[in-house]
Amino acid sequence: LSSRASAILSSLDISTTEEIPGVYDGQWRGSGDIFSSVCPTTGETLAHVRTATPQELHDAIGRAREAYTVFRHVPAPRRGEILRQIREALAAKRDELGSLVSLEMGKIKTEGRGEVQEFIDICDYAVGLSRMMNGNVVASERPGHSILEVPNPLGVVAVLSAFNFPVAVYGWNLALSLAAGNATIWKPSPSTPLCSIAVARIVARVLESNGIPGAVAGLVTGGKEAGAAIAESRDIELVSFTGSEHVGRIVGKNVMSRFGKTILELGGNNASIVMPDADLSLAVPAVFFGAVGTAGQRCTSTRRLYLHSDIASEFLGRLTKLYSTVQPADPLVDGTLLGPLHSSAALKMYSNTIDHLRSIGAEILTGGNRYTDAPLDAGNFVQPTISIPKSVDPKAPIWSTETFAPILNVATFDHLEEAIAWNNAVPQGLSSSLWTRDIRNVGKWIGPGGSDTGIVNVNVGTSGAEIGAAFGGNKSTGWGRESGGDAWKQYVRWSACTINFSDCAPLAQGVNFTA
Ligand code: UN1
Repeated sequence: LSSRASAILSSLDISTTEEIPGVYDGQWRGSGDIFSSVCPTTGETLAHVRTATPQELHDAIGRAREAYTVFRHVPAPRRGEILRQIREALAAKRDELGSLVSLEMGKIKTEGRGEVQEFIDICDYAVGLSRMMNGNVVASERPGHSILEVPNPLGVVAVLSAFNFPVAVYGWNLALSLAAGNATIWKPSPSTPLCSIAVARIVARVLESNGIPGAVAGLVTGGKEAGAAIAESRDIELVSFTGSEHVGRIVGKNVMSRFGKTILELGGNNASIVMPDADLSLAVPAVFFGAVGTAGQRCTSTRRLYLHSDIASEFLGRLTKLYSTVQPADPLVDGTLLGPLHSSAALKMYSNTIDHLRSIGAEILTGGNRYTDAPLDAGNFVQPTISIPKSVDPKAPIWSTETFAPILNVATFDHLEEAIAWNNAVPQGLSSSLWTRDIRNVGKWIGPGGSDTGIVNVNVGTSGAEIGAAFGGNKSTGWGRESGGDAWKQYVRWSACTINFSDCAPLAQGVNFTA
């Protein structure tokens, strides 16, 4: 094992020689299949994890239910205090965890650390929330009656998370779920088990030291079958799933068929639109970050670029110049902007899309190949690509499907309305961004006839949302909302309580039913 890898793993007490138990439900266990964690930069195997057997998964869900019956009685501000301690424990390991994200997922160090910061931020948010998850008092039409809307803890929340944000997306869910008084069970991506084990250990220590059952924040590593079993389990009230539209459709149907609740965060196919009056010195670097950052592997990555014809050639000149400065390298080395794709499956998707672009006669302005020279050939490194497809038909597969890689497709337009129509014509609806200094364009963009995505930015790129607003997308992105805003309201069960304080028992709507 490389010294860079062993230093990071040992800083988080992750054994490189023994199989690591990948299940936590108050105790660490795991006697199922062995998964290996592979470094996307070097191809080296980092560690082996013992995943959950079906029985262990079943037991872990049972322990989560038991934990919920205890935890729901802990007052919300006290739950907030536990979150505050989790926040402190994460902050103490911010660099180590950030580096582990970088090592195991492949994103650059500043982004790995940023992900841990995002978890810390949402903990802060949830600490506040723990004193503000207020219900309502509703005016009753009947004399001497009051109606209360009471948020009660929901039950067991399962989080099925993706490889691209192996820490932050769990954080969004755990923080709200814990504040709301639920037990949470986490099934992370099979290819980032070490990030999840490191995080779960930190959280577990805080719970245990507060005398809270560890199964309040359980962990179950495993593959597809574990995910399917969770979707089908009637002991899980809410399944929060992040991943592809394809898998999301299956999870959504399965959870719905037992009338469970879901939060789905699926594909993004995000566009940036640049108007002629935009400040290009801001827009060009923002599109560069949106399309190349995280090697194009954020749900919010910029995949489509619509340029007004007045500035198209200048914009592309400046953008390709920035692309030409990109040096792929080890994401753990300071200053690297481009790390590898996460997996060999991602490599394949990248090259399939490039082949398709070539077959439809798209112009490849830059990129289009894998890096095959040593040492990059050991990892999944690809060239960030800008292409100009011949067709601007938004229904064509190149425009309407998400490729989880740094490929940016460009088209030019003459009227904002046309660009908004293209923005909205795809199945997905996660994020979008307009670059303009004209307030009238802003009004069109954020209003009823504007962008139909969940995240609608102005002079800000498509990716890199803060935790304060609800995060999520519309249409085939799944309509889910996580993190800030009103997202917490999904993690509780609402009780509408009509209370009669009077000596009469009148019926609503003036209905008369006297015998
Ligand atoms: C994701 O890609 O699944 O807005 C989440 C962003 C990040 C989260 C992305 N804060 O890009």
